[in-house]
Amino acid sequence: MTAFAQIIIIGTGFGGLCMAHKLKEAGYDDILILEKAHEVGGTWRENTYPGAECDIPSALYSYSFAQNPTWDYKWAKQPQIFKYLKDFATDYDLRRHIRFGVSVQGATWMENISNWTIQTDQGELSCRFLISGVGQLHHPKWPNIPGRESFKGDTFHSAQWDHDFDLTGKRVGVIGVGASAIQFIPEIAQQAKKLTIYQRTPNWVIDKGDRPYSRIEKWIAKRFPALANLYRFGLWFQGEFIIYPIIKGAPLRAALARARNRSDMNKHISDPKLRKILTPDYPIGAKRILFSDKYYEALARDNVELVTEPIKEINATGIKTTNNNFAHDVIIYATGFYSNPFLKELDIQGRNKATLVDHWQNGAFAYLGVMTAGFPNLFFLYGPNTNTGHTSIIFKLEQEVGYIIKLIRGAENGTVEVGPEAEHAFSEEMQTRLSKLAWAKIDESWYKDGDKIPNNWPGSSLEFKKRLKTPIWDHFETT
Ligand code: N01
Repeated sequence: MTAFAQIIIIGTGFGGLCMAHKLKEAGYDDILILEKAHEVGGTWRENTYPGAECDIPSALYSYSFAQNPTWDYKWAKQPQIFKYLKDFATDYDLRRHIRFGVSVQGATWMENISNWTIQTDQGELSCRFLISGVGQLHHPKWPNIPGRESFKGDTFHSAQWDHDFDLTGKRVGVIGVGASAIQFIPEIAQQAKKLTIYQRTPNWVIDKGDRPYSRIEKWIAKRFPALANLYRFGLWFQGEFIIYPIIKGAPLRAALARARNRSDMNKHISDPKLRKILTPDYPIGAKRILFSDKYYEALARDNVELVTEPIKEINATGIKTTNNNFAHDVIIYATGFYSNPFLKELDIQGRNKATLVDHWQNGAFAYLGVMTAGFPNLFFLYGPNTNTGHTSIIFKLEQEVGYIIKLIRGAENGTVEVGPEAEHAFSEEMQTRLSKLAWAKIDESWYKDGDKIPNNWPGSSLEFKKRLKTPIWDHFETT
């Protein structure tokens, strides 16, 4: 017989763990969490590249109900965030709900019994409510560059770092200059004999102003939680009222941010040619604004070269650009993740065996990011149109978790499903609003799928919180 749990959650990242804890707090205990790996942590378990750290200030990058007063740095490093999640799973008694080493392959809605059957590499399971906590940035993206397989040296992706490969004294090529690359480039520049960075599009980079927290600051945060909360609120406020207006295209805010970028760049880079190729020609905020104190400094090193000529091919010895050949011992792909199609590795079949892949063939959408019509009792955490460029995703995950619990309660152990009209109206609203923001001003980014922007939320996080406070039951059907 298929093992049954009332609620199954896929993934143990920030979303899945928060969901499980809050469900337990709400009185649910028949919860199973499926995790393909052998430890919790999601993105913070997977991404271990040198220099991996958060680009949201630590004080904001934690659950509101489990703040950590002892972050070592203003911007927490990966090992400490990973530890935070491991400790959270233990301290909140979540581990007994987790089945490690179980990879979910698909799920099928069983109309006759109103349950989901989950297919995994370890056999079938079933549940009444299924919650995806797999996030948006899960599968490393390898670029389609001719000859990629012919390279004879070592090769790895930033999200699957080969820690056994010693970069000391090596000729290293890095493809990509996104959020991941700018964190590890300053670290490996100190080891490599020669570091060649292939930049297709420059990014807007602003100093982080990182520093360790002093013992007295940690003591204050621990002893006076109200002050820690106030500090957290200040960080949230900055994202909401300084960075979000840039994405909305507020001219003064955008001009100030560009001036800040120029001043930070000029501090580290004196070569006008290098400054020029590092300056984006697209609106600030159109791609994620990057924060680093060390990236520009690393680019100014004698052993580092920034190449902007397009890559033509990869061959046995290295990378060929339009006019040059570069020999490498190792090529590191910092080329991001497959963000679309959403949940592409999962074969999910809803009512009438309709697949999620077909349902989302023209770009993913979901009502408030959490439910899509035709797939009853299926919920998404960090789903379509919930990503943000200006604040902590954990803030939004908490709103989603609260909302999903209300929907599960509303279903009274039967079914809940969003109506197609409400979802359609919501999706139209999203794309109309998104088309006016900075994200729409460039042709490609991981936020986009063709002309649509299926990943991002167009509003403030305060608006998100308000809209997810109480379900509008007219938009749902419950049985
Ligand atoms: O990936 P990216 P990432 N030839 O997609 C280039 C989160 N994150 O892993 O811009 C040459 O941003 C591509 O070039 P272009 C965060 O949300 C969070 O760095 O497409 N280059 C780009 O430079 C972030 O936004 C943290 O022209 C190619 C790079 O590869 C998201 O993850 C830390 C290419 C990809 O950049 C993704 O960041 C790190 C090709 N064929 C990441 N294909 C935190 O701190 C791609 N590129 C929370």
